[in-house]
Amino acid sequence: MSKISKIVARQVFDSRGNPTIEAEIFSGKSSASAICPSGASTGTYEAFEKRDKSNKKYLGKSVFKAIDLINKKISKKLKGQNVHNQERIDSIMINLDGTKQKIKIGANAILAVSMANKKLSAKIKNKPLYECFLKNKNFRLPYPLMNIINGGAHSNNGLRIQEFMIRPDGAKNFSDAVRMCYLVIQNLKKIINSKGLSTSVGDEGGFAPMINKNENALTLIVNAIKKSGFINGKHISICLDVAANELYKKGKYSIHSTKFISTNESIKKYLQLIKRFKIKSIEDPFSENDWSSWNKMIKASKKTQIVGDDLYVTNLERLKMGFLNNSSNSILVKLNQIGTVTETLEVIKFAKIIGFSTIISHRSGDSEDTFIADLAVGTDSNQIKTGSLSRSERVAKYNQLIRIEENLGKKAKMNKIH
Ligand code: 2PG
Ligand code: MG
Repeated sequence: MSKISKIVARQVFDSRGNPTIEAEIFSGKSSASAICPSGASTGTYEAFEKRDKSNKKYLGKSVFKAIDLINKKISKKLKGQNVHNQERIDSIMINLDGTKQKIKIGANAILAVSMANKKLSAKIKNKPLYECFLKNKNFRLPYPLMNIINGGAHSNNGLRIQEFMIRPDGAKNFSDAVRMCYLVIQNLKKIINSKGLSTSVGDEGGFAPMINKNENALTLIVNAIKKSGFINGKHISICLDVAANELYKKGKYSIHSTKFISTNESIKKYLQLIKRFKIKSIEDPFSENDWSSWNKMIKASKKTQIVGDDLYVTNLERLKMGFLNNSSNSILVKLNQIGTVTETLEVIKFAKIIGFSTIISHRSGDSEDTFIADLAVGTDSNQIKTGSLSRSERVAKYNQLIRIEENLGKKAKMNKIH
C-alpha cells in the first residue's frame, strides 16, 4: 500500500491561454501531476467546470476556488488513502461533491486529482501508464483522427462543420499513420497557400482558411489526399465532427448552409456528402436532445461510423439511453465530461459490451498532458482524436503514442478501426 501524503493544486494555463487546474499528488518520495483540459462546444449534460465567474482579474475564468477545494477539502479526505485504489479515491471525491454534475467541487478539480492519482499509481508500480487501465497484455495502437480543417466554434471562418478530419485507414503501424497524415497536411498547406488563403491554424491545429462552404473544405482535403499519392476512402478516410448542438434552432439545423432546414432534408444532404466525399465517420450529426433524428440518421447512413459526443458526454446513463434508442455505433470519450478516471473506464467497458467503437478525445482547450494517449492504448480504444500535427499540445499526444509503439516493440499492433 502506498498512502497519499499530500495534494497540491495550482492554476496553470491551457492551449487557448485560459486558466486551468494542475493537481500534484505525493506519496513518500514519489509524486505525479495532471492538467485538466477544457472544451468550447460543450454539451449541456457535461459535468460542471468550476470557474471564478466574479473574479474580473481573469475575466471570470480563473479557477482559484476549485484549487482551494483541492488544497483543503479533497486533500484532507484523501490523505492516507491507498494510491492504488483508484475506484475508492474517485468515489470519495464523487461523494464529497454529492451532485450529479459535480457542481459543488467542480469536475475540473476532481478530474485533475483523479488523473494525477492514476499517474502516481503507475509510477510507484514502475509501470508505463498504459499498462494500468483495462488491459494488461496484447496492447494495440489507435487510429488517429487528425483534425486538418477547423470550423464552427473552433475558428472564425464561418465554416458550418466544426472539424474536418482524416483517418489513415491504410496505415501499417502508428508511426506510419502519422507519416501519412503528415504528407496530407503538408500538401493541404501548399494547396491552401496556392489559392491565396491563409494557412494559419485554429484551436486544434487544423488550418482555418476563410472559406465558409463545407464542400469547399472537403474538396481541398480530397485534393490533398490525391496529391499525397493516396486514395480517398481507401488509404485515407475523411471524418467529420459536425457539433450540431451549435447549429440547431427550433427543430431545424443549419449544417449545410446558413439556412435552417428539417432533419429529413439534413439527412439527405449528409448522404450526398457521404457519397461524394467518401466520408466514413460523422460525430454529433444532430443535437444532444434530438434522439429521433439520431435514430433516423443511423438507419439512413448504413456503414458510416456515427459518433456520439455531446449526445453521451461520457455518461453511462446517456450511453444506455442511446443504445436503447439505436442512436449511434460509436462513442467519443472525454475524461472531463464525466470527471473521474473510474467513471470514464466504466463507460468504455459498457461501450465495448454493446459493440460500439471507442474514440478517446482531447478538448479544444488542452495542454502538454499526454494522459489520453496512454488511456487510448490501455483501454484498447479503436481511435484517438487529438487534433492536427501542429500545436505542441496536440503533437504531444501523437509523440507519446510513437513512444508507446516503440516501447511495445515487435508486439505493437494497430487496433481494429471499428
Ligand atoms: C469536440 C471537442 C474536441 P470541444 O467537440 O469533439 O474536438 O471540442 O473540446 O470544444 O468540445
Ligand atoms: Mg465533438
